[in-house]
Amino acid sequence: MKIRLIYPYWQKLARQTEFHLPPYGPVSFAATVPDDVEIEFIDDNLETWDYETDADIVALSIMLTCQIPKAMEIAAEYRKRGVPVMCGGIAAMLHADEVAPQVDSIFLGEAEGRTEKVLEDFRKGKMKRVYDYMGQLPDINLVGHARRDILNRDNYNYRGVQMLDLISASRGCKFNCFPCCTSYLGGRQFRPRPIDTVISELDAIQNNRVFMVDNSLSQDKEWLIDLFTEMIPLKKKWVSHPVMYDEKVMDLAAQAGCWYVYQAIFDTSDVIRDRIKMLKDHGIGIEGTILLGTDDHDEDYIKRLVDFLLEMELDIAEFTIMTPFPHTPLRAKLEKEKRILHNDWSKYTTDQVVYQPKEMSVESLQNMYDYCWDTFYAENGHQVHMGELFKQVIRKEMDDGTYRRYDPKRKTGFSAAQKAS
Ligand code: B12
Ligand code: SF4
Repeated sequence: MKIRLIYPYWQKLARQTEFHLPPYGPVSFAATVPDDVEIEFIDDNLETWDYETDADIVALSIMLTCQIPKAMEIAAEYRKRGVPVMCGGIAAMLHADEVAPQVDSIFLGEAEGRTEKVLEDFRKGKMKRVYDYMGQLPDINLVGHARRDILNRDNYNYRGVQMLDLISASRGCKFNCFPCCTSYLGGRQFRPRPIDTVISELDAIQNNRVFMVDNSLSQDKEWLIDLFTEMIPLKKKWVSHPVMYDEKVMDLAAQAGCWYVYQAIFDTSDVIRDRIKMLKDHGIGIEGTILLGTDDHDEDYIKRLVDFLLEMELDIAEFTIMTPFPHTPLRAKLEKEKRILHNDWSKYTTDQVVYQPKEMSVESLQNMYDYCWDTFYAENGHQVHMGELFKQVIRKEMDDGTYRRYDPKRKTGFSAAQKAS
């Protein structure tokens, strides 16, 4: 049996340098597929491909709302050709009602321990239209090593610099922030993976640089202390969402190779100032993620925020426009207030205004988005800032002897050479 697994195209932020990380949902799903099933993976963002296939079934892995239009286009084309289509992933769960009628089978929930049964049903010609496991989270011990071997490594480098490999040490998030759908997906349950499994998966990754895509590394202090302590000998360099603001945790994170974190910056308060300072004091870089258009934002507020970011000398800033994604507290609020302008998912890219802001017109918020990128990057462009961040990691790697130039012929990244030496 053969599956053609496709990760549909999504539009990148208009003002950001375009780079492509290897996708994580598809390789995690692939890890749940029995060994006797062949998987052919296509990243629609990077590959030229055609619809001809000898696969028995097409599987779509959809992460973002803005992938939905292309995913449904692909589904329609295959169904026209008589090839059955199944789909899963975060956006499939968030858009289940809309997606289900357009595919042969929709899978809702996490796939660990479940894929074998789905494929067995398919083999018997009895695949269900819906496999609904929402609210039934699988045992976290079932999460195995992601199947990164299905990726074409050549695709994931930027001007010869290999992109990070993705890994998650936990699932779920106990918080419920207003723009976020994670509580809908995971029921506000924090589910850490066993540390020895995470360490063995990290060790097996050839790349020395990884992105820990955990929703938040700020949920369980004892587990974080244990995790980071165990990570130190691996000498990996990693990027993540916020790390707990605790002196001991932060110190261990730095020792464990924390390179930079994504830090949401929503105001100019001392809390934010202190967080930035703490990260800098530990030699950890900061990519500020700045959501524009909350109800307390007007033009002056946003201008002050940008001045603050410049004053704080952030390494890099990613400005996005607040977007009411399905199954978020934000969407519920804006729907109630009748402020959502449309559901054209191709524009839910976080660089376009799709709702009525409170203190600004749609046009002025859109203009402020450009203002932020232009002003923050007036002196040095986004690529220069990215380059500086890469210099930071190279310095760290030179200090502990893990720096190796990426050799495209080996297709294996940095630490293959490191392990050989
Ligand atoms: C990693 C990540 C990214 C990476 C993606 C890297 C890449 N190459 O894919 C990066 C950093 C690029 C990214 C960017 C964005 N992201 Co993001 N991201 C995530 C994050 C943290 C993890 C996703 C993940 O890998 N999860 C783990 C995997 C294992 O889970 P999974 O995909 O669900 O897969 C499981 C099942 O679904 C199933 N499965 C998967 N595929 C299939 C297929 C089939 C056929 C079957 C049966 C099963 C199946 O099997 C897997 C194992 O159980 C999520 C948060 C989260 N909780 O997941 C947000 C999340 C997906 N991102 C989100 C957002 C909003 C964004 C941005 C749009 C905005 C922003 N600035 O953050 C940007 C994109 C901006 C742009 N247009 O350029 C939202 C999605 C909202 C939406 N409705 O679109 C999320 C949910 C976070 C949130 N705050 O709500 N993101
Ligand atoms: S924004 Fe981050 S911390 Fe807040 S609920 Fe979502 S995943 Fe958790």
